[in-house]
Amino acid sequence: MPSWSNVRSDFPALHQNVGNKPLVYLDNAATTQRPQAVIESLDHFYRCDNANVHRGLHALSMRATDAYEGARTRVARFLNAAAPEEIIFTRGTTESVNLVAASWATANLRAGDVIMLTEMEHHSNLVPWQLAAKRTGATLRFLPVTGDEGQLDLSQLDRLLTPEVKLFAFTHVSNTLGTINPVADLCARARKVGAITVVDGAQSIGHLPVDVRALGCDFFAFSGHKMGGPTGIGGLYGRRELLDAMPPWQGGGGMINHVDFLESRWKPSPERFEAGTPNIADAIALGAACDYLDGLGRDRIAAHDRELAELAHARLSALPGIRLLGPARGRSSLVSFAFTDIHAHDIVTFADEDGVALRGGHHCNQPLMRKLGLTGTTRASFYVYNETSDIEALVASMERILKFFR
Ligand code: 7TS
Repeated sequence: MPSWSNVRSDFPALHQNVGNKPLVYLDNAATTQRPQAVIESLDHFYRCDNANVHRGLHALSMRATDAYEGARTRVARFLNAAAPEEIIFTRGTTESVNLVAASWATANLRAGDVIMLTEMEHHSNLVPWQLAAKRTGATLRFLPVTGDEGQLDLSQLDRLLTPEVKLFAFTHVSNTLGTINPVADLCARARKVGAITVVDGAQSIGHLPVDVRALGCDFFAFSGHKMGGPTGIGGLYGRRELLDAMPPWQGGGGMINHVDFLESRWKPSPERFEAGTPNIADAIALGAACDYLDGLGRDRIAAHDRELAELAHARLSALPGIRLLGPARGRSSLVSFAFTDIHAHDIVTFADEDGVALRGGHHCNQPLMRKLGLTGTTRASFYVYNETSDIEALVASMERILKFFR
């Protein structure tokens, strides 16, 4: 059972110097570090249980299958899905959104239909819908963002959420603004006009308690590497009745009941959507990441990350000429800021000299950046192992940069 008092010791990669400075890792929105338990899970699988799943009747294959399907059950519990069959393993959020866009959207959308998004979507929850719109003749519509405070303009919702809207896809937490969106409310409003909802959970899965049934969403996409799990694994939660009615999006082994030369019949979900040998070891290690986060307590993780983000927001706001994006309070686990006279890439390069790992750029939010009149921002993002001393290191580094440039 992990404990908050020595959480940093669970993450081997944190304990290193960058140059001659101790690493201060504040790039968690891009990817988190992995706890020892996840690394050991990978090591154990490859050393002891490595075999392909589902098609084997020998001992290792049965162990691998049990562990892989056990991970699915574990992830279903992590999201409070009604059944493991509602969890499809994918490479991550991007692939999960593409799955819904390729399968559900292609089968269900036609000219005259509207796909509604918001102005704060990551490219992963925008470009797949552009492609789906091109394929189906549907059009895109956007719920606006209010400006630097980074809220969705909910006053526009009734006007925009017309019966032509068949699908509403939006992010739970903005990776650039730190805004936490009112997912349950948005899903309920979409349901009233008969639209299905796709929630991009990339930035919430590791930071907030997620209960897909309480949120009332139809689909929820997420990435393992943003919650202490491996890269290359993530998932899509989908409501059973929707998944059962959806066509496959990729064909191959493992997803069929019967194959003939000209035609085939599909297995139900989740196999229908997992053609080919899945990412077995990483799925099992994702289960270990779920155990780790639940061991720390997800309410406590949410409170910890919010406190750090609010403290960083308050401390940075004292810097001359800083433009802070997103809400001052009630934000998720990151801060995003810009100086009119210093490029974000210069800030990140300078901070790296101080051992502080930040991210600068458009954060795959180009349209939002354009709307806000920015080419990019600098972003500091926090996780369970960050401490107030990391924020002091961030602020000290920013003060050094300002002295250099001004
Ligand atoms: N959606 C959001 C809100 C994200 O922040 C990201 C990744 C994705 C989708 C895509 O996730 P993936 O795991 O499929 O790549 N965001 C970031 C980021 O902010 N910096 O690097 C990756």
